[in-house]
Amino acid sequence: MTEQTAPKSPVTTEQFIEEIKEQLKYNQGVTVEQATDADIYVASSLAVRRHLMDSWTTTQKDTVEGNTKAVGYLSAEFLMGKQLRNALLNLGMLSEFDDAVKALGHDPQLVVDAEYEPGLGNGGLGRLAACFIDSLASLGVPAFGYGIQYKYGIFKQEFDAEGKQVERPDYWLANEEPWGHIDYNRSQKVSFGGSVVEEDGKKVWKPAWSVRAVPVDYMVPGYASGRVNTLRLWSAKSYDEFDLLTFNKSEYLDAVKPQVEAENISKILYPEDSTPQGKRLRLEQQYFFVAASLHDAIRVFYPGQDKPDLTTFPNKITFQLNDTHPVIGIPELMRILIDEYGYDWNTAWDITTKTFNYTCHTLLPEALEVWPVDLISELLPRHMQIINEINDHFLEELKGLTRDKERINRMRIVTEGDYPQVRMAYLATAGGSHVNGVAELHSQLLKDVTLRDFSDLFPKKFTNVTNGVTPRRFIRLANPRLSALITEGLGTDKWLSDLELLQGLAPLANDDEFVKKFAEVKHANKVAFANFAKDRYGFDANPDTMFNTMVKRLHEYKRQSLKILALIARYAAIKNGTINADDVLPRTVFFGAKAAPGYYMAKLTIQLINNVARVVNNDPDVKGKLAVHFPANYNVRLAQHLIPATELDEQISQAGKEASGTGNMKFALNGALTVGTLDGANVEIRERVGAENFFLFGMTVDEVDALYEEGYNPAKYYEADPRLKMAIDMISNGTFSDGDRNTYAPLVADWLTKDYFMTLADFTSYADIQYQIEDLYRNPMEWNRKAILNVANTGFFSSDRSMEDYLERIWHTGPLA
Ligand code: 26M
Repeated sequence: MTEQTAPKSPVTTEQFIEEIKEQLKYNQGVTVEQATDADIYVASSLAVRRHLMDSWTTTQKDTVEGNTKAVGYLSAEFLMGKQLRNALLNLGMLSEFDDAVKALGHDPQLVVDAEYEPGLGNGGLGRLAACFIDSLASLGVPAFGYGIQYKYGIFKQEFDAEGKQVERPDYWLANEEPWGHIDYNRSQKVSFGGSVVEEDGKKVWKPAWSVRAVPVDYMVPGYASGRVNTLRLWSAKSYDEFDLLTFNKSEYLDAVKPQVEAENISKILYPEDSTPQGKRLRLEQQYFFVAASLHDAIRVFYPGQDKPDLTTFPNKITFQLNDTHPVIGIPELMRILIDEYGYDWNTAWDITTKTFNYTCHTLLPEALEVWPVDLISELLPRHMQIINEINDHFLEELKGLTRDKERINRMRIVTEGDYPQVRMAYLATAGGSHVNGVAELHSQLLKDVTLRDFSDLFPKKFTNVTNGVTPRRFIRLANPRLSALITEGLGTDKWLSDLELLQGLAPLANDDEFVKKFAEVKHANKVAFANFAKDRYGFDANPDTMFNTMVKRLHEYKRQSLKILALIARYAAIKNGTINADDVLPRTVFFGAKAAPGYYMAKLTIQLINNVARVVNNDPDVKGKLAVHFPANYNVRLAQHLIPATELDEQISQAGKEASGTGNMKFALNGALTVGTLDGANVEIRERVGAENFFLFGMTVDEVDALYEEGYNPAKYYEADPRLKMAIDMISNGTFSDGDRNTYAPLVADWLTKDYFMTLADFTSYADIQYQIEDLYRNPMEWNRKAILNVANTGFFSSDRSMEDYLERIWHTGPLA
């Protein structure tokens, strides 16, 4: 990326005040005196939007008229976070906003807080999509994000009196939402069901019902690029209300039913982030947004053309499939080309395979989507025919590549047997040009294990693009103090658009003055977080203790249980006097995690963490030494507050299970040290920051495999380490359940007999490395030197770099001229 300095505001503070007043008057219809924080939020957002409008229009025009291929990022999730400050940053208006809002008698922080965070994603995959479209706009690459405008985002998490997770609906559109622009005139019709008939030797799909996909457009402003791309989220509306008027009263309710059901399609985000359930509505959602997006792209790039030359389609746009969720787009593009535009199979297949690429985000076999043939046949009968035909052609192709029948059989896109299924990852691999994993280790394991047969026969298809995060949101907006110090240290703010410049900080790790300033920034962030936590969650966190954080979805493979077991062991040791009270390094541990509503073990783990927190925080024996906090409803906003205040980050998944992780990058870039396993992008982070600046523990992928082979017996580890035995016994004997021995019995039984992710096997090395961590923390200058080296050496993990890798290795396109 070409480095940019911060953009200059298009307005003075005085002008911006006037613009806000105008919006208050003509949009909200309130006076300045009547205006609430929420009014000021809406008015200033609308005013800011106007400043983006010209760039948005020109970017759209250039995208269509220029001869640079665009990127279509197809994703069922975009976890955007709040919009206002991001737009202000990218326009160079942050200080004008603060001053204008103060002049109008409001607190800028409260105005920004009035924005309700759109939670249109579950976790890493959705947030990655948001970082990627931010980076594409900042690089000036013409791009569309395509997804779904769910009415209800990821559930709001609460905890009940027993510490159990309770899910509440997230109706984020309850108030005026100034960022989404509904464009009824660019709607698309999406059809479902029915049957396929033969007419004049051609297959004709006669669908049973249709919905209207209405685009809601969000501007995606680039940082200092002058470009504003589009995030187009589809909302389902009943298609033809007017037809209802033809029904008489008795038929009325039945007639409305399909219309009401049509709107269900975009009603709710599925809160699972693995183990897909094969639910009909989920497939409807996937087809809904993908079909609308493909037709939209044809409309955009061939305006007003009845018979466009779609052989040029792959030169106009390249579609990235964010996991398998949009893979139904492959048979849909085939159907469009063959049935709607009359291309022959081979031409259609050539266009299709050139158009799509697929990113895989997992290694867990149970997370790979498969759809029953019966379900696809019922919902999308023509697509099922096409998928079968793709399967047949593919098997033919394979016969030309290998004589290994077993292998060919393993690679079937459509499985055989009584309950045949479509394997979406295989369809994506066969139907696109490239397949990528999201970190070096993950891409290697994809080739060696998950998609081994495919990579053996199509080695050139496979590549890696290591994930990244946007420095605009996760450094500049989240951590203004560190940002100012970085700019001071480097003597420029160009690092925000060229994050490798952070390397210039490395020599400053030896400059005691700089190290002290860095330590002051971290401490100020801790104080700020403590105030925020007191205010929003009501707990006291002592900024003079180590801030140690584990935030991510709750999953067995991520091993929150390892953290909680070590924490209980530490609690017991302080309480029993096994450790001398004076030798205890005071720590405050923060958890943030949502569990899928149907994931029993994950929910029980949440309950355990809450109850450990309750017991520990109320025990005078450990007061000032150990505290545990679990603020509910971890989301992008909480991330932006907590990450800059964290000193030690936990990335402790079982080796070979976390595809990449992106929290790990955000923490390192904000000057936290990582305690972690050799998993996902941890491997690359450690390589870059240096082994001496990373707390590595636990088994490697090979060691994990070997232990499975040899027969894993978790009870052995329970017997072998008295700290572990003590921790598990305390959970069993009711210490964290008011004496009830049954509450956590399922967790304990699982650990002692199955422990699929080998938490117990890694316990000892995890508990032991805590001594190293604490020794280092006792030497603040040394700790902070290492923290600075983490910041200096992780510029690689900018999503700008990820985008450049995709552009070069997969998309073969670049910025607009
Ligand atoms: C699928 C079907 C039905 C309902 C939900 C899903 C589903 C939704 C999200 C499945 C998986 C989903 O996300 C998986 C995910 O977030 N993976 C993470 O992706 C990150 C970005 O690449 C990686 O950093 C993480 O390691 C990986 O776990």
